[in-house]
Amino acid sequence: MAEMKSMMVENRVFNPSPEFVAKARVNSLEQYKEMYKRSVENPNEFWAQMAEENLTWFKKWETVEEYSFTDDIYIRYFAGGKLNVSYNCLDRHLDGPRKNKAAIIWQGEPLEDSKTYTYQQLHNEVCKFANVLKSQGVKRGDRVGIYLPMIPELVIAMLACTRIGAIHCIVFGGFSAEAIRDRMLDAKAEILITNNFGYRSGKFLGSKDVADAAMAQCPDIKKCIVVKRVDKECNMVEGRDVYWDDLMATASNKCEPEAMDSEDPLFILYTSGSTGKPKGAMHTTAGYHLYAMMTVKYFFDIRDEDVYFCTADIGWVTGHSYCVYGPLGLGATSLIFEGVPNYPAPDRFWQIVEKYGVNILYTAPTAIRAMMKDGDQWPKGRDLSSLRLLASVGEPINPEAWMWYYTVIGKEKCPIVDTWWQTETGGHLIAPMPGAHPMKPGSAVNPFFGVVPVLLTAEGKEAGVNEGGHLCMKKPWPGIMRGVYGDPNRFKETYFVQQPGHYFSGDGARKDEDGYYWLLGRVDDVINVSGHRMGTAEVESALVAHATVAEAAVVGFPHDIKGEGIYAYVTLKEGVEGTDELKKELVAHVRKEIGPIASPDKIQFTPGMPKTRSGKIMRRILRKIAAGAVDELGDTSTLADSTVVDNLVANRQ
Ligand code: 6R9
Repeated sequence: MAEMKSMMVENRVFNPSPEFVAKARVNSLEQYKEMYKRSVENPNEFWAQMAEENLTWFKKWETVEEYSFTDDIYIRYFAGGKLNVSYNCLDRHLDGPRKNKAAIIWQGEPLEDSKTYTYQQLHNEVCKFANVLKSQGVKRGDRVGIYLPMIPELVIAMLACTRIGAIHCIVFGGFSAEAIRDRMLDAKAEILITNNFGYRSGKFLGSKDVADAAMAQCPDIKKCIVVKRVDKECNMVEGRDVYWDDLMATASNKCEPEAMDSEDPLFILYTSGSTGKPKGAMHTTAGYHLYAMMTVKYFFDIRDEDVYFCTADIGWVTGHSYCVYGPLGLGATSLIFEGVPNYPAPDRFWQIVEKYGVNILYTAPTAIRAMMKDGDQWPKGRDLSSLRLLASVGEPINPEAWMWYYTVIGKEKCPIVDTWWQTETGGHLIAPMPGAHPMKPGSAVNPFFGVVPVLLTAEGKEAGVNEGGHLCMKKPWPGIMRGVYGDPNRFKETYFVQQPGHYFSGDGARKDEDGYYWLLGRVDDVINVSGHRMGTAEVESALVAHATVAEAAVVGFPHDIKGEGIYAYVTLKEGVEGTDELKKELVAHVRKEIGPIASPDKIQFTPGMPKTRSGKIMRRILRKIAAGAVDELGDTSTLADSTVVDNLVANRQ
């Protein structure tokens, strides 16, 4: 388990500021506790009330919560109900004052590129693109691949899918052709939406070339719709590729929303696990949408007049739930940003906050640490007085970064909402209720309504105070994934077997004497690089796919900015020389196989791996060496060949 030592001694407590509490929806611990109690003692009544108040239904549900976490795993919310997510995100806001309100404010990477879509305008575009999808043969239940950067067309495409009941399957814009291919094949997609070129950190990206390389190996993809992000021609394949604008030019803006069942799939999003192949987390309609909305409403305490800025890329789950479905369901204004925090200068986020008067900012510890390193002069040079609430996601936020966020950005008046959750969970599970909970830097605090966490030891016993254990959930919540796409057994095996009868998150945590949760990192072979999950097995299989590599073992190591970096131990095939050139080649190879986020930070060539007599690589030892803790290697007597360790220590990178 990755230990966050500094957190173990953190005991500062900060109360939410009186000006925040004065306006908060939930403004006392008593109120939080009362609502929480009601939500877990009577979930059917609680979620029925939430569903009634927050969603618009074409047909009311018959049952509220039904599940089994043992034997045949199933989870159902609001069965029998009918609704449409795009209707809930758009149509129902058009009747009143929200009609002309900004739904999406888009800020491109180039400073001068920005655009606002009111709810009415977004509705128009979504209906048009829904008709485009139909004209291209897309039907209810079909999977639609999307490989786009952070541009408004991405949101339009997602909502258009939901309008006609198609299942979107978004691949993060930084992924490689191979990664797109694997996901499209697994999802059995027949259409891909992409763009011609893109921008990143001032550089030009050839997105279509990457998509072309992927599609060359996806015989089922018959159609490709290409957004012209940049006014420049790209390769277009006759009969397959067609420009977005050409199709939209003649599309009607009238499109009736499809009445979907509560449990119809909404989207598939691939995520890394401890085994090689990423799994397609499948989310369904009513429960997911309600849960994303409720967590924005309560954990971010969002207001109609707010400008809300989630900096995540929509290619990750945070962007799905917290750039799109949560805020738009509530009729809020969601600001989406194409660029990066440090281009053209390290104050890019603060420039955006100043320009649009952002009230709620949701970002990741890795970005906070990087900006912290660039110096306080950058945020200090901008007017940040509009900020009311700050939030964090992706990895544990270390107390130093928390304090910087709280003091330098929030001027000690904004609560810091550290949200713990996963692709699988659909929305936040543990975070402070901002107007109610005193905050402790580095703690994700308490569960959301209806969420029942428990910390279990490896033997399945409940862990004691501060003891630490596997973070599990005793029962479902509406946003939990419903299955691994195309592989029902994998759902059960991954999440419900290790701690029988429970959903096991794969994270370790401890609970302190006040009942506050402190996340301790993954307990499986998943590392967290800049808040993104990477299975060590994925990187290993990319490495061994290279002609020179005999064996590879990948571990995480502490990294100042990224949280964890990737350290690869590589044994080369007989006769191959381990040169610096080869290291570069291996890094390039991994980038090509998976994408830049999987690039090893360090590669160490080693003639052998530390193995047990049964042939298992002892990762514990590799992790310690990578972290530089060479005097903490512990018992190495079970190794088949203990001289391997001396060699590894001597050649540490
Ligand atoms: C939303 C998202 C999930 C994994 C999760 C955990 C880590 C996310 C965290 C956090 C501590 C937080 N994680 N948020 N750890 N504190 N506030 O990031 O989803 O990409 O699926 O990653 O990220 O290890 O298990 P995903």
